[in-house]
Amino acid sequence: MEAAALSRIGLAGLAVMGQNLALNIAEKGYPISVYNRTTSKVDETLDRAHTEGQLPLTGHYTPRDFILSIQKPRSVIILVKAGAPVDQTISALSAHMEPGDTIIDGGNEWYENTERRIIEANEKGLLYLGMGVSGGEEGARNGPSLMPGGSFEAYNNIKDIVEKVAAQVEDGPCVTYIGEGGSGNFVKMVHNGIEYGDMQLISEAYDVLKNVGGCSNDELAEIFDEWNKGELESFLIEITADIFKVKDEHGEGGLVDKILDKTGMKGTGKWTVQQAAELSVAAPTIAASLDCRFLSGLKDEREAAAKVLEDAGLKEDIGTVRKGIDKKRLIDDVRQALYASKICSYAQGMNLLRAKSVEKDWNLNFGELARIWKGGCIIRAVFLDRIKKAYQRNPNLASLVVDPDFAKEMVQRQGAWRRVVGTAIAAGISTPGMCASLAYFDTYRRARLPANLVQAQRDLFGAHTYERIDREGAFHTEWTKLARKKN
Ligand code: 2AM
Repeated sequence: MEAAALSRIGLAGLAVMGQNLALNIAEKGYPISVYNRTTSKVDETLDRAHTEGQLPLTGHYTPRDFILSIQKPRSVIILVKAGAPVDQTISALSAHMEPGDTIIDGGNEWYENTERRIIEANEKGLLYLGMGVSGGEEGARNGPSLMPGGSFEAYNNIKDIVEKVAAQVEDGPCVTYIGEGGSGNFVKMVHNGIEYGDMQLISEAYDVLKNVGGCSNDELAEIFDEWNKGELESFLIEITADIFKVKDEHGEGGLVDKILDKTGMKGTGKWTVQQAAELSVAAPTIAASLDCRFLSGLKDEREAAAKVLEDAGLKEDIGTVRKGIDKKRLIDDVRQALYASKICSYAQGMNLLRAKSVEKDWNLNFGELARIWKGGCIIRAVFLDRIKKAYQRNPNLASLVVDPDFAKEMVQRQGAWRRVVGTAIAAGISTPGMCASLAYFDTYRRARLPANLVQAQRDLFGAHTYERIDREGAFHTEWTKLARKKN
């Protein structure tokens, strides 16, 4: 019997993401071998490959058969749970791999784990990539945004495949070589942090429109559909419009109103905020979105607090604010507030990436990052093209806030932005993301801050010294003695 033709690439870990990515690769014409620890998933994938178009996919039931079915130098994508399962899978597969072969981890892995595995793989002569994959199950099947970092040689081995498999936008496939080490995972992590910020800002827009503007779900669907035709056009705005259209099949009204207000999370948003703190980069909008997820989790406490504060005499001001509201104007203001807030949130994410790039010498290309997020991923948006252009105009841009085009847009929108935040505060509707973005803007744009007073306090109680605006050097003053000196 003739030996079966070897596959171009392999994929191990056949949960839905893995299955979908494997089917996507096969559909683009690259014969692929698949493997999963629990073999029933191999059969499931084979069935799907058959029914979804006789795709060139072969199933394997042991690590050895799987690896030997792939042409050399072998490239193997693994899509298993981040952490120990990745190490276990690498150890099972690498036993059969040879120097020059490549392992590509497509999970949401902590970047330092990838950096450790790069070293371990190198010791065996293996190449390694940590590849962020965004777009969820749908993206994996039809075109994700891919963020591969690690060995450049390994990237070149699979470049033709990932360029075909990734989402396609007018300026190319949504994939690029990110940089060395764990940069691919890090960029994916920050992408997720930005995604947290976007979702938070959208939920605040919803809260204000619903509770101050009195908008119904039907109206909200219409508003978001309308917004999706303009500067806010994006996947998240589009799906939000859809959400408002779905009725509850178990009762009256929209399904969205029946959903428990507790947000889940898997950790990449928290990592983003931890890294921002680690690198001394302000990321208040992303941090606010994380804090809101924490607070949302305290459902019982919030219900109890609502009762205690109501008993203490707290009255909702929504009614009084709503009476005087110009709904049409509010809707337009919220759109502008959302857009301006988003610019500040992306500025934070990009500046976190820059700080890490400098620390690790990754040489990240921010314009390229914005470009590969234009399609396939959850934050895909028309707006990213503007970010791409801002960094193309000036690769050393200090912040998106000072890009001339974005600066103009924020100045044009600041009236609306302040009105929305002010109205929300008056009504007792918290908008921590929008407030954080506005405060970020107002802090960053001011040449002089009250930090002089903080420096004086630090010098007073800790002799930490201060600098002066009018002469060089470090100064210390006996503040208390001077202040209390009897004349
Ligand atoms: P399983 O089907 O055998 O459980 C998502 O959970 C994917 O990660 C599944 O394909 C799962 O395989 C795989 N996975 C989780 N832990 C694993 C481990 N320790 N070794 C190998 N695969 C693992």
